[in-house]
Formats: sequence, C-alpha cells, structure tokens
Amino acid sequence: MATSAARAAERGAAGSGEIPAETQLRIYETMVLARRLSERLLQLQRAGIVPLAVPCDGHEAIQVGSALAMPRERTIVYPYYRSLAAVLAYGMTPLDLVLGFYAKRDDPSTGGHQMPGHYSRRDLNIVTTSSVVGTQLVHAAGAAYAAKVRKSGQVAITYIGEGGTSEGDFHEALNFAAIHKLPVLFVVENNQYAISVPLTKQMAVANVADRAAAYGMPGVIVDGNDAEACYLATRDAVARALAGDGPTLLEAKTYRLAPHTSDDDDRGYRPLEEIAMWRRERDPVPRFAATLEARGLLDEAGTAAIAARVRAAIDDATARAEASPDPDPADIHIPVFSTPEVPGRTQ
Ligand SMILES: Cc1ncc(C[n+]2csc(CCOP(=O)(O)OP(=O)(O)O)c2C)c(N)n1
Ligand SMILES: [Mg+2]
Repeated sequence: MATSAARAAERGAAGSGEIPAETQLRIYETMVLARRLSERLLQLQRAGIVPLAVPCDGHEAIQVGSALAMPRERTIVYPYYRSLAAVLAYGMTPLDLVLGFYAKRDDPSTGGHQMPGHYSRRDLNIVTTSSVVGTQLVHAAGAAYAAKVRKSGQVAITYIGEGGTSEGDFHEALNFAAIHKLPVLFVVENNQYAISVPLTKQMAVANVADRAAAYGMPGVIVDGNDAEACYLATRDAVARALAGDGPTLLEAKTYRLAPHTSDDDDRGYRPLEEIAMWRRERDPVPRFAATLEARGLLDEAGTAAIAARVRAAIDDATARAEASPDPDPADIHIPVFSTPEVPGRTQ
C-alpha cells in the first residue's frame, strides 16, 4: 500500500479531469445557497427566532464538491451537524432545513422533534445522525456492509470533523470497513478546531489521513477549500468503492469561518486575525467564483442572478416556515419511537 503522502501526490496528479460546465455552476450556486442560508440561520438565532444555528461557513467546497460527485440514486448519506451545505447538495431544500430550525411539524428530519442540525430525508437516503459524535461512521460502515451483502450497488458516504476522529467509533468503523472492503467514503472536514480545542491538542500526527495506512485503506488529503479538487477526489474514491476496492479516508483541510454554533464565543480561543486571513485569502466561495470567471463560465451578471435566486429561495423558505404549523403535542413520540408490535401484548 502506498503511504498517505504518496496518495496525496497521486491525488494531485489525478486532479486534471474535466468537470462539466453545468456541474461547475451547480456546485457554485449550491455553495452560495449554503453560505447565505447558514448566515440567515445565525441571524434568526440572534433575533431569538430559532434556538440554535450551526454554521457551515468555510466548509462549502468539501461538502458540495463531494456531494455532487456521488452517484445520486445509489448513495446513502450519513451527515453530521455541520453538513448544511452537503444536505442541500444531496437534495434537501432550504424549506426542509428552515422547518427543522423552526421546529415545525413538517420538518422532514424529525417533524420538529429533534435539535436543529440532525438532518435527514428518507426519500433521499439521508440518514439522521446521533448527537454522539462519531456514531455516524459506524452506521455508514454498517450500511455499506448491507449494500455489499445485498449486492445493491450502493455506496455510503459519511462526514465527521477532525475532533470526532478521536472517538473509538472512528477506529471501529474504519477497521471494519477496510477488513470487508466496504463501499464507503469517510470524509473528515479538518477545520483545525473541535469547538475550542486546536488540532495540536487533538492528535499527535500531522494529518488524519496518515492513520488510513494503519487500517489498510487509502488516506487522501485534499484542499478542502477547493471545490473542484474535492469533487475529483470524491469521484476517485467512489470509483474505488464501486469497483470493490473498498473504503477511502478523505481528509479535507479547511477552516471554520464562523463560531462552532450560535452558543460559542470563538474570540476566547482563536485570534481574530486568523479568521480574517482565511476569509480574505482562502474563502472557498469567492475562490470558486474567481475560477469560474477565469474560465468564462461566470460574469458579473451571472453572479448577480445567482445571488438574487438564492436570496429569493431563502426569503421564501423563511416566510413559509414561519407560517407553517407547529407539531401537535399529542404526536410527541412520533417519529422518535416506532410503535413495537409485541406478540401477546395487549397494550
Ligand atoms: C461523544 C461526544 N463527545 C463530545 C460531544 C460534544 N461535541 C459536539 S461537537 C464537538 C466538537 C467536534 O469537533 P470536530 O469533530 O472537529 O467537528 P467540527 O465541529 O469542528 O466541525 C464536541 C466536543 C458530543 N456531541 N459527543
Ligand atoms: Mg473541527
């Protein structure tokens, strides 16, 4: 097996493939939609309207780039709480998401029963995550095992932060997936902080991807603020998974541009200049816009049209969520628990 450094070099060489122009534009528009929706949810939380916001600002390239590289009908998705941009790219609508943050009856994730950020939509094969960091990896490995046994041709993808990789679930999921050569992608969004804990206090190796060799799978490092590189790295990993070559650990190096959640004051643990530098020089959204402009795929009018569409979609979602009904208190146990049918039991 090649070392992870060699794998990273391979990734660079393979990054020259072409992405269709319409896919590039779709990636960009979805990134803009995610950024504006993330900002809106934080505003709504600050206004006392929704209880919690979980920003994805800075993570759009890896989330959207990976999602749009997956074979949609065959993908089972295990997101995490920061996956706002990813779930939009997998097909959830702004209304779906805003309904969840408002805890409304028609929230497709859990009918307004769960804390915001536990994304799911059954018809899109987006499976809700546990609040316990890391569990989604074991669930994804299990789903991939089922896909392999059933020969369904499906592939699972799951997302986690670098801090979450300190959990035992990370080890169990990767070990199991590699042993059984399962069709699963483990995407680590390494934003350098686990709430207030910096990377150097989280792990003693330079890269999460370095651990992949110990499990027996490729560990690929990608610039998580480069949407195109993220798309191509995911496409390679999907090809391996569907060819029966097993899982991939894909580490996207990125940075969280906003606080951990609306409950976090990040001024206490990172310098303002650090955030300002990432916003100024590496923000994935303007960076991809510049790439598209340089290719002649986007101009000022195109950018303005996307901004207007996104604004209208978010305004519409917010207005509709505001006006939609609250859950019925009588339904408090639905859909959190199923009603078990126990033979011989009368109640
Ligand atoms: C097992 C467990 N431990 C702690 C927490 C509390 N917690 C929630 S998110 C988080 C930080 C995770 O950081 P990281 O994995 O780097 O993801 P990021 O939020 O940076 O995207 C912690 C400690 C939890 N939910 N579950
Ligand atoms: Mg982190």
